[in-house]
Amino acid sequence: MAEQPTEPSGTRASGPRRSSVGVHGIAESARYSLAEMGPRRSLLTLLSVNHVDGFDCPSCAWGEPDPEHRKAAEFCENGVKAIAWEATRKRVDTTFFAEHSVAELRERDGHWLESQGRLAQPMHLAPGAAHYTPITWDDAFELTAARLRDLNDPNRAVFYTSGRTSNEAAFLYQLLARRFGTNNLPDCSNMCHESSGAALTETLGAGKGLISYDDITEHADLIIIVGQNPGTSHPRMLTALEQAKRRGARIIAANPLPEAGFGRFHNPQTARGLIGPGTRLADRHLPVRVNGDLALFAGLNRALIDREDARPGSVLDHDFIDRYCDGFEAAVAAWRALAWSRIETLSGLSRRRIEAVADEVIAADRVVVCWAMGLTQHRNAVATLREIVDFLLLRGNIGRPGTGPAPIRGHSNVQGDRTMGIWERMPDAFLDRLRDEFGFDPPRAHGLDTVDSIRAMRDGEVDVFIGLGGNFASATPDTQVTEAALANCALTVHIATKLNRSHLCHGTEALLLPCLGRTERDRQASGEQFVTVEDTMAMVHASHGRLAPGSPHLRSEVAIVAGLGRALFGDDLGWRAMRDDYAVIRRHIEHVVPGFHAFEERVRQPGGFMLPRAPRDSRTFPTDSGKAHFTVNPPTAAEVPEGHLLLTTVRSHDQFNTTVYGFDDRYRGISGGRRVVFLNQEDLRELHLHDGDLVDLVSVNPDGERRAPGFRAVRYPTPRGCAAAYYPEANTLVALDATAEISNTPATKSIVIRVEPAGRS
Ligand SMILES: Nc1nc2c(c(=O)[nH]1)N[C@H]1C(S)=C(S)[C@@H](COP(=O)(O)OP(=O)(O)OC[C@H]3O[C@@H](n4cnc5c(=O)[nH]c(N)nc54)[C@H](O)[C@@H]3O)O[C@H]1N2
Ligand SMILES: Nc1nc2c(c(=O)[nH]1)N[C@H]1C(S)=C(S)[C@@H](COP(=O)(O)OP(=O)(O)OC[C@H]3O[C@@H](n4cnc5c(=O)[nH]c(N)nc54)[C@H](O)[C@@H]3O)O[C@H]1N2
Ligand SMILES: [Mo]
Repeated sequence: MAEQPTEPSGTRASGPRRSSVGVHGIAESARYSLAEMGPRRSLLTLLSVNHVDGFDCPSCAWGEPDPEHRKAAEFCENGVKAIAWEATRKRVDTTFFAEHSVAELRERDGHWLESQGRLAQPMHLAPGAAHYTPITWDDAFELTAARLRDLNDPNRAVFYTSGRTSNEAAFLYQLLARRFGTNNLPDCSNMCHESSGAALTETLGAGKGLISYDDITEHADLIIIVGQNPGTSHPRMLTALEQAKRRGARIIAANPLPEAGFGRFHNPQTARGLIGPGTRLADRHLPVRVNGDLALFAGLNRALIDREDARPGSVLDHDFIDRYCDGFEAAVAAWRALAWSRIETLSGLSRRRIEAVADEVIAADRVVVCWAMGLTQHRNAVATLREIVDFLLLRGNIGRPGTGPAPIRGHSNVQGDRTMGIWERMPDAFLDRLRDEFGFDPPRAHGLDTVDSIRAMRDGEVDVFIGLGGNFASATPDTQVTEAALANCALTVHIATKLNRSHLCHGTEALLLPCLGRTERDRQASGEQFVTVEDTMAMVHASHGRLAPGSPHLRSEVAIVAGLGRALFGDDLGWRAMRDDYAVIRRHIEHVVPGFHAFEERVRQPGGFMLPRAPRDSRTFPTDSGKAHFTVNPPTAAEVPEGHLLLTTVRSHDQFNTTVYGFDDRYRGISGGRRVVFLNQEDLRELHLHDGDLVDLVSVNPDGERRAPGFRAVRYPTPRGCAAAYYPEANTLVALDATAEISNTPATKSIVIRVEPAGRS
């Protein structure tokens, strides 16, 4: 059932770039936009991205400057790709499905599938049928409701969410699942910033990042960026970093790869950026080993303590520690006992180098630490993030302007979806308010997260899988196991904009329900609607679609979820009123979700409003003791046996998660293919391999080996013993049981592999 590998034979590699964006970025944006949307549609669409009366860019979750400081073009190359991909003029209609059987489509790669255009009509795959065929919306709702009603236990259904879903649709969806009687609400966040949420909630009492836009642009003296590739993943962040640099802030990047986004930035919004030498963003690059970050931060903390011991009172913020924190003594004792040799081995960085960073930290009054997937997708991810909290607490770098932990979120509304209750373990206080608002008793037992959902489907414990967006089959680990798990369901239902692999790894019966995207107008009985989203800085704002819907059959996500609700329960909770007027949903949100008072009024203000975050706003820490906790996190790293390498997985510049726009990764010098593995020159030599050789990757797991065949070896400046390949191609190597402690996030960035010449097995 495995997806056909793309041939790596035409792939070329020319080494990492040292600068980003500039005219090249503009040319790329224009090329995508014109190819998918044509000139008129391009102009109309792009001028309304991220404007107060336009739509929120459906790409990443980076925030916007305040309304007065927005430019005419408030988007980036990758935002343009995401928008053009959604606003394409191509359609996947009933003729398409009549021409292509599911079996035939399963042989195609993910890029081809999404390239066919927007899903245009609800489709049904009957048991045993070879083709999807059209179905009416009412029949689709009835069919789903009938299958759900047939279940003898509501926990035999799973409701997955991807992070593009609006607040309104997310709120309605969790209401649907809980009204049905289950907390089985896995989401992409389980694979994304779950580790961040777990570490921040435990230590600070609030699971979100604590910075705002101007903490970066106006206040921070030092910005440390760890395990994040802003040049590709959050390109608009480069503009904010450039502003920080121009007022004298310093930037340190810790990353096994020398990413181009840390080099010279040619801001496409300014003439200076386009024709001048650009701004060098990172002052220092630390080529940390894959999974060496816990050791790195333990080393930094150790160095801070050493310097404090040498000159008491010169380094630590004792007032802050005494007043707001507990656990300090135990943490200090653990750091004093740490051996530098261990820190150096695990991090791959010398003591001298780590101490030099500690000196920069001491010289900076205000420090922000930004991170993303490079830290969250490891076995010890939560410990690493707790250690970063320690690092910030030591110098009082929390709850002051220009300071704080900054997990940079991925999907444009992944943070909002969590706020709305998309979580398999929402606290009782939330469930109580939901009960009081709607008059039913939501289930209290925790539900299944993503990995546990796969296990349950595999083991025959789940019959119905519903996906609100996303690409469950390709985004998750252990591809073969996951695909078989989906196929084990009686019914799979996908609410989606574009065809993807998950739609072809169907249950006995399947439904494809096509929805409106962010860019499109959403008209309901009460008139034109807008939706709301929350960015990574906890700003909630409105998003208004501008384009005509891609097909007259499309429905909004809200209308689809409300339709399912009505088919299941009649109009008990007012599903119809919520569908007809999203302000009704917002009124419910106001009553159920903290921080949303006067929601409707405040979200109509230009730029929206910021949600409260107690540690940031008032140095209040809603933990069990009411204090911020120092924690002891003994440095560890993935164990790599002799002759093996540690593989991390990364995104190329030409993809958004499992959506592959094309086969180039400009900043890393790759063109024409994605089945590549980046290897250190010395490792290549030791393996008797050469740049350009065809190899197989074999992961080594307690439950057996997994093989991903046919990758082109690319010589690259990775640290010794560390390799990188693209996600999702490498997901087949990740064992389902390889997850982070506490957060259960797949450890997709610490895969122990062997590299073999291709075709040996
Ligand atoms: N264009 C584009 N934008 C996106 C996305 C996309 O796919 N494409 N996806 C969105 C989503 S959902 C998310 S979550 C974010 C993801 O944003 P990122 O986390 O920036 O994305 P990744 O490519 O996973 O990159 C991880 C970075 O961490 C580094 N890294 C890998 N392993 C380690 C490690 O062990 N330690 C350290 N210190 N660094 C490591 C990699 O070299 C890479 O630079 O981006 C969002 N924005
Ligand atoms: N190895 C490895 N695996 C990873 C990661 C990694 O770094 N390495 N990253 C993980 C992370 S951070 C994440 S967030 C997950 C991503 O997991 P998902 O969120 O499940 O995957 P996406 O690829 O973002 O989903 C793409 C699909 O979403 C649908 N879609 C697009 N826009 C809309 C919309 O507006 N509405 C609806 N209903 N559907 C829409 C389209 O059909 C498209 O095919 O992957 C995870 N998997
Ligand atoms: Mo993500």
